[in-house]
Amino acid sequence: PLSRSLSMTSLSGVLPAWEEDELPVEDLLLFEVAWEVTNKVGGIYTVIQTKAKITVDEWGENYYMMGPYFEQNFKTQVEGCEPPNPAIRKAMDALIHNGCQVHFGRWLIEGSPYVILFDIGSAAWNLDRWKGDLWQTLTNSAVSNSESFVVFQLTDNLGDKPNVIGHFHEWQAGAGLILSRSRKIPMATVFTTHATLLGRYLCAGNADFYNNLDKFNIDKEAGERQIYHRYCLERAAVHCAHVFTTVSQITAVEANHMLHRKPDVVTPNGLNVKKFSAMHEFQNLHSTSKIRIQEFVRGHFYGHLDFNLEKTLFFFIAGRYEFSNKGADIFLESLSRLNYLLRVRNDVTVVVFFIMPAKTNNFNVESLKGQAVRKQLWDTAHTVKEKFGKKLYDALLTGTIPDMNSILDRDDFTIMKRAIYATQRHSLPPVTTHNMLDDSTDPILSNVRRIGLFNSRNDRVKIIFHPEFLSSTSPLLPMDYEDFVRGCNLGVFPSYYEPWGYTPGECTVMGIPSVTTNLSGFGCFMEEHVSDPAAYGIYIVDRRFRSPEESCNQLTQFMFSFCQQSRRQRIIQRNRTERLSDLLDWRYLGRFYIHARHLALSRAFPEKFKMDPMAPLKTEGFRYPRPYSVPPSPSASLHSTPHHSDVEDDDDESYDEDEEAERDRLNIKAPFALDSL
Ligand code: G6P
Ligand code: 1S3
Repeated sequence: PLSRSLSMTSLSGVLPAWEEDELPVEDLLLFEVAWEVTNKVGGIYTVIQTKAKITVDEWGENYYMMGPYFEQNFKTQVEGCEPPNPAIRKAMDALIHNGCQVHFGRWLIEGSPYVILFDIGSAAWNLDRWKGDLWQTLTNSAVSNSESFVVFQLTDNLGDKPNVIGHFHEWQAGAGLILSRSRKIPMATVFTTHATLLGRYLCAGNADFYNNLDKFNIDKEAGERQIYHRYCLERAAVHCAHVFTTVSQITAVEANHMLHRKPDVVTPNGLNVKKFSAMHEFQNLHSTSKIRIQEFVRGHFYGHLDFNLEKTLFFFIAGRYEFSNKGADIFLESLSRLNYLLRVRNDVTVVVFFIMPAKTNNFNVESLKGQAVRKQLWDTAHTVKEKFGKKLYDALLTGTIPDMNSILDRDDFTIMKRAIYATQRHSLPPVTTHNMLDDSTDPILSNVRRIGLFNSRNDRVKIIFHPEFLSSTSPLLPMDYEDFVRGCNLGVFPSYYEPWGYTPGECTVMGIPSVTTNLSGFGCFMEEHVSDPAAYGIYIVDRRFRSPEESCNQLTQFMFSFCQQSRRQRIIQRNRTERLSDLLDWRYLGRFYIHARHLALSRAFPEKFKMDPMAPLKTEGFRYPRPYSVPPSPSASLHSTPHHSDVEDDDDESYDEDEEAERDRLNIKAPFALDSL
C-alpha cells in the first residue's frame, strides 16, 4: 500500500507530521454508530458532530453515520435524500419490509455526512427476538436505546460488499457490535467509550476513586448501583471489539480496572478550529462579546453597580450538572477564599457564571426586571441625548454656543430622575436567574448559602447561577454559548471525573485561558504535550496527588494571580492560549481515529490488511515548546504570567505578539528579552 504523510503545513508547523499506510477507502465502507448522531445529549454529540468534516474528507461517499430517528431532529437538522449506494438502499428496504422505519439523509453540519436514522419505536415489536439473541438479562431501556441492533441487517444486505468497518460509541450502541460479532458478520469493529458507566457512578457517589481503582469489586458495585445490565453490555462490547479505544490516558487506566481491557488506542477529542485571516480577530471578538456580558451585568446588578466594570473580570463554569464530578464544589469553596483575598488586597471584582442546567420554572421576576430597568435607563439616556444634540446643533447653526445650564429643561430632568428612582431596590441582586424547583436542596445554592456569597456590596466575588444552557433567543442573556465564552476572561473547570472535558478545549481554541485538572483527560493531555501549560493560559489544578484542601488553595491561588494581571498581560496570554489551538484541531488529532480503524482492519482481515500492531504513533514524546518570552526560571518571574514592565499599563498596543508567535512557530530564540519591553 501507498504511504502518505499527513501534512501539517496548514497548521502551526511545530506539530509533528505522521505517516500511516493509506487505506484504500474506495473499497471500504465505514459506519459510525452513536446515540448522539443528530441527537444532542452531551459531550459525545460534540465529538461526533465536529469530527464529521475530517472523516468525510477522507471517506467521501463511503462514510455513513447511524443513530436514532427523532422527528424533530430530522426536520431541523437533516436534508432527506436517496442513498447513493444501491446496497444501502437494498438493506434499508429489507429493514422497512421487516417493519423497522429507516430514514436517510445528509446531516446539515460541516462535511454534510450521510446519516441513517432508525425509528426505534417502529421496531419495538422486534425487541423480544433481538433480546433473545443477546442475553436474557437485557432490559427494554437498554435495547430501545440500541439503534445499532439493526446494523447487522444492513451489512447482511450489502450483497457483493466491500470490507466494512463498524465504529460504535458507548454502551448504547454496544449491542449492535455484540450481535454482529456473535453472528460472525465480516466487519472490523471499533468500540469507543467516552467514560465508564461504573466510574461515573462511583465518582458521583463520592468514592475515593483514583486511590482505590484496583480495589473495587466491580460486579458488586454495579449490582448495588442497579446498573448491572448496562455494565454487562458495556463490558461485552469492549471485549467483543477488534479495537477498543477511549478518549484519554486517565480513562484508559480507569477502563482497564472497570472493564478489564486496556484500550488499544487513545483517541483524544478534537475540535474544528476556525482560523481568522487577521491574527487578532479573536481579540476583537472577545471585546465585542464582553461588552454584551457587561450590558447584562449592568441590568442584573442595577442599584448595586458600585464596582468598576473596567476592572471586572468574568469567570465561568459550564457543563452537565454533576456537582462534585465537575468540581463545582471546590470551585465555590475557592471563590469564597478568593473573595476574602480580593477584599483585602485588590480592587478587582469577579463576576462568576455557573451555566449548568437544573430543573426550573422559568426566569425569575427580579432578573427580568433588572434587564427592563437597564433598558429603560438606556432609552432615557438616548432620548435626552437626542434632544440635547438637536438643541446644540440648532444653536451652532446660528453661530452661538448654547448655555449648557439651560439646554436641558425641567421635563428632561424629570424623566432622568424617574429613571434613577426605578433603579432603587431593597433586595440584593439575585444569585440565580431562574425560579429553581429544588431551591432548598440544590447543591450550588446550598453551598452559596453556606459560604455566604450573596452578591452583597462588599463582596468582590459575585455569583450568577444560570441553570439553563445559553441561547441567543433568551430574553435575559441573549447570547449563544460560543459568544459567551469569547466574552469571558477565564473558564474554570476543576473536575474530579472528566474523561476528556471539552469545555477547556473550547476556551483554548477561542483564545480564552482556563483552569482544568490532572484528573481530566484534557488536563493530562496538555500536561503531556505542552511545556509550561500555565504560560499558555492552561492552569492545571492537582486533584490527583493533593488533598481537597490543598487543591482548593491551589485553585484560589491560580484565580488570585489571574486577577493580578494587567489588561495587557491578559491580552498577551490570550494570544498564547489561542496558539495552542492547532494541537486540538481534528486535522491533527484525527490521526488517532485513522490509526484505530487501520488496526481494526488488520485484526479482522489479517490476510488483506497488514500493519505492525506495535507501531507507535509518531506523535509520542512530542511537546509544544514554552513561549520564548517566558523567563526560563521561576525565580526570574512568576512564569505562568506574561510579564512586561513593572508599570501597570492598560495600553493594548505596542507589544508585537505576532513577532513572538512567529518566533515560537519557527522555534527561534528571541534576540532580546520580550519581558523587558
Ligand atoms: C481585546 C481587545 C482590546 C480590549 C481587550 C479587553 O484584546 O482587542 O481592545 O481592551 O480585549 O481585555 P480584557 O482582558 O480586559 O477583557
Ligand atoms: C463524556 O461526556 P460527559 O461530560 O458526561 O464524553 C465527552 C466526549 O468524549 C467527554 O469530553 C467528557 O469528559 C465525558 O463526560
